[in-house]
Amino acid sequence: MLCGGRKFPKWGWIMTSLSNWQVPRSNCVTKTFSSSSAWMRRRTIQYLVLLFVGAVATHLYFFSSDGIDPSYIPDWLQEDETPEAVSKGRLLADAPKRNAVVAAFKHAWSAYERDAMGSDEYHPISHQGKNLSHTGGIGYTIVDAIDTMLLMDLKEEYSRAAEWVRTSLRFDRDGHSRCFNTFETTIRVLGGLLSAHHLTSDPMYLHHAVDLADRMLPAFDTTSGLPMTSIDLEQRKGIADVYISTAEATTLQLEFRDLAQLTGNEIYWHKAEKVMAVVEKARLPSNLAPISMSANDGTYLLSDIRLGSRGDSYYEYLLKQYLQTVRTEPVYLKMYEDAMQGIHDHLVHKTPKHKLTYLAELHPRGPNWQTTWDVEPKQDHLVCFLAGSLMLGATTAGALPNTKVSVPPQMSELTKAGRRDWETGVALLEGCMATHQTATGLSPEIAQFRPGPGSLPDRDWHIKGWRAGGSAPYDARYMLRPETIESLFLAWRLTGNPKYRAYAWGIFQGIELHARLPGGGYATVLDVDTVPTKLDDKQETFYLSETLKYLFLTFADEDVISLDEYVFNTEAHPLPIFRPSSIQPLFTL
Ligand code: DMJ
Repeated sequence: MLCGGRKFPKWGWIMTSLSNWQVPRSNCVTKTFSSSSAWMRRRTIQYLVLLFVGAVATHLYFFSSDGIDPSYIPDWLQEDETPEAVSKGRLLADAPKRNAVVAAFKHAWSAYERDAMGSDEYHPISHQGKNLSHTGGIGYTIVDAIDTMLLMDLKEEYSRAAEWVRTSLRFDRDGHSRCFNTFETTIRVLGGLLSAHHLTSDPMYLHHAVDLADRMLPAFDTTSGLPMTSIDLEQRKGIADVYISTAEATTLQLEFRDLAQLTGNEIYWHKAEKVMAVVEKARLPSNLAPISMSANDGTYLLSDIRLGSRGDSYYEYLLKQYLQTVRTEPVYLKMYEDAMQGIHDHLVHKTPKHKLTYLAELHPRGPNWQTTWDVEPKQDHLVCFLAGSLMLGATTAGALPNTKVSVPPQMSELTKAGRRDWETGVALLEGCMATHQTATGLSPEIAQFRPGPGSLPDRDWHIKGWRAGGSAPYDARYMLRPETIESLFLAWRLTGNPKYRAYAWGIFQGIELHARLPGGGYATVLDVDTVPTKLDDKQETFYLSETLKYLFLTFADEDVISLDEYVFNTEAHPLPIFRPSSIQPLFTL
């Protein structure tokens, strides 16, 4: 049964009801009715009901006081449909919902396989694939998706994907016109190969991982040790640039360290580790990381501070590096704790009306570090990863010594900082869920946390530039991103509270209703606040590797990828936690 939580976005439910009405309508015409007057009668009743539901929906949409009704639960989510979630302290699978997610993955994958097998990127509306190089793909989509297939036990899909890797994957690709992004190639392809290797023990994946990493190593040949933004894989040459984004430089470490542990080749470890030493040396008094660094001298460039794009995974990997090596490297604990203090000192805010927790951005006003910083209440969807990360950090880095933290954690098991982080993580997740109070139940790419033009009544956040009937601003899109779902997965595992599953199911329904293409695949929603939705011709690879994987894991048994045994890289590729054996870490306190 579904316990106390009972949360679901009202708008998502309304759309579900409307859409459920439409399906039988078309079927009826051909299949059900023998007499035309009976058909007319039924049809009239259906239209009246639709009209009524539409009127109620419109009323709620425009006149409701809070957009989300936290106590509402639709009929189809009632007791009998939701199996026991927790038994004897173990989190159990919810098989029907888990299987619905698997079906969604098949819908996304089979369209890609039909239209674009082997291509790096997929455009599901035009039924086309595209590569990042003119001479062929590097497995961006396929390798990114393999471990999701393995976890979902999709044997046939897996065997075709593995066959493609066996016969067609090559990294000696022409990088002259379109070189490869060091960070994206690492998190998607190297991360995907490593997790596929861990899950199958097939040496083929490790062989490819070594080939790829060797081609990428020259990216680290800079005076500072920070990696170059781009790499020519064919020529094995980094492409120099004056700056690099902080998140990109500091989100390679889990992958290169894992490869070092697997191969015993310490060069992978030390190249990635050097980056962390450079970043630590550049540390600011606030312990926050501006989003740009100089590739030459490894200092921060005067730039925005935010947990969204180009900042996000720096903070994520501080914690995860600490966890990856069984908490044996206190240097990352210290960096993580200091960064979380900085976040609480400068970035965590609440809206005045509903007290929604969000993270603001800081923009430097003047030309040098002595400047003042403008605080902007603007939050990327990307920031929502932090909610789950804070909760995970609270129960690990923030646990009292020699304490096994309970599920859900008792506050007496956590340090003061752990309690603070837990509370902020829980509140931030609610704030992220509030950005799902939209016409689609999906959240926008960027939310401004103050009421503004175009915001629904009583919604104390808005989408910049949005107006009814106007063209959709960039901020209004939903690109099938995973961050809120990732946090819901972690919240579920760390609490066993079914409300997090209900939230995740609500988002999944929004995706099914508004981003799914009937002919196969899913696409970016251009405006989360307008239905019916218009779609952009892109199915991001992280939809297969992250969004659907985290949804699947939310409804799977807790033994499927235990948090005690794995850390997820930032693209949701699970890598095992290990004690460094043959490698001696050089970056220490
Ligand atoms: C993913 O590619 C990674 O999670 C990255 O760190 C930032 N976010 C995208 C998906 O939104």
